[in-house]
Amino acid sequence: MRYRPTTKRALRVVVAVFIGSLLIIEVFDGFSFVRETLPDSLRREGLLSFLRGKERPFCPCPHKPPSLLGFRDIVEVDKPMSQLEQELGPLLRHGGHYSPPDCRPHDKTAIIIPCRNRWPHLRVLLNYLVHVLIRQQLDFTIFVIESDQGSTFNKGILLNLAVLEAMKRDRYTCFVMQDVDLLTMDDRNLYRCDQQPRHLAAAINKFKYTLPYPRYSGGVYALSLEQLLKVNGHSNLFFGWGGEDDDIYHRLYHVGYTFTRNPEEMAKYWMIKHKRDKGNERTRQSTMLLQKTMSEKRMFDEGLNTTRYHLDSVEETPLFTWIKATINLTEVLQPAPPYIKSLFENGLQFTNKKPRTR
Ligand code: UDH
Ligand code: MN
Repeated sequence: MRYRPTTKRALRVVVAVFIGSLLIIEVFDGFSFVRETLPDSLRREGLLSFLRGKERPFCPCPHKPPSLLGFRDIVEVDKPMSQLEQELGPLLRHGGHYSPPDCRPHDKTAIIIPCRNRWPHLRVLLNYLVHVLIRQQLDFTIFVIESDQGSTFNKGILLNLAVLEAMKRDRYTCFVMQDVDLLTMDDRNLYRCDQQPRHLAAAINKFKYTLPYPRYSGGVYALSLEQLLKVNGHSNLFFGWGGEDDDIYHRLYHVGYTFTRNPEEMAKYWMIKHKRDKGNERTRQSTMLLQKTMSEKRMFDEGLNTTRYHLDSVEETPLFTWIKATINLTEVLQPAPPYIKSLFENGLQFTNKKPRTR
């Protein structure tokens, strides 16, 4: 059967509410409520066309997107950002937004990419990923989350703050956590959320295209808003390399979820070769957190509900929404209960020991 897109135009209803000094604007566009910052929308569309509403596709997107290419070998191409903006910018809306013109995707997806001092990787990734996500017919926004240079890298906090900041901007229902150096080799491996958490980067070249250990579920994975909220997001406490991915695995497992994956041949990823970064050394605390203060015990004591950060800026560039934040160890620990604070009494302790993953 041929898939025939239809579109409908609906009059928009705008509901504005003041809470304290905060103006919250909900726009009903005939299909669903969307949160808008009114001045932005007006600037984009003009008053009349804003009130008249946009043409929005009516049919749900097909289960199998029609334009997928399947497996492709990766050639790492690093183009200057200005060239990428010229080539990919016309495909996206400013801020790195896209929605398919001919169908309505099930989810509004935030692609979350932590990135500090890895700009060449980001350029290579964007050059691939934007096309893949478009072929997969997703409604997506690309968020790049950068932390300050002074703090020890903490991927868990960056992922949490990205979720919090994304939700301030729109009603995202699906979050894909994407390492900056992992290129999907097969667009049949859909960046979609499901009833269960999805592990996408299941077969990485660095690990000879298999899982490095059976419970590994890091690198690239998709969690629905519901799944994230049920486990209070990621831990904020894994400073330095590793651990936050094993921790969220345990959180999810504890509330009854298991990661699902595509078969190996469809879940291949290419990791751009790199050395370990400065400022991302392993800490003894990460090992202790996984062993002593088990993930399931900590889950509701710390996570999305206790994420502390300074938001330095949020900037919409042609290809992504760029969030910069500063992380401070003392402030991160401030809401933590005593059994956690005591692990950090003498500051971060760096180690070369391989962490155990339970
Ligand atoms: N990252 C940065 N800057 C840094 C450090 C990390 O942007 O200085 C981000 C980046 O998105 C990167 C990700 O964090 O891709 C992960 O860091 P990594 O690339 O150094 O990690 P690695 O390649 O992959 O070692 C981890 C796979 C096995 C982990 C098993 C532990 N549970
Ligand atoms: Mn890597």
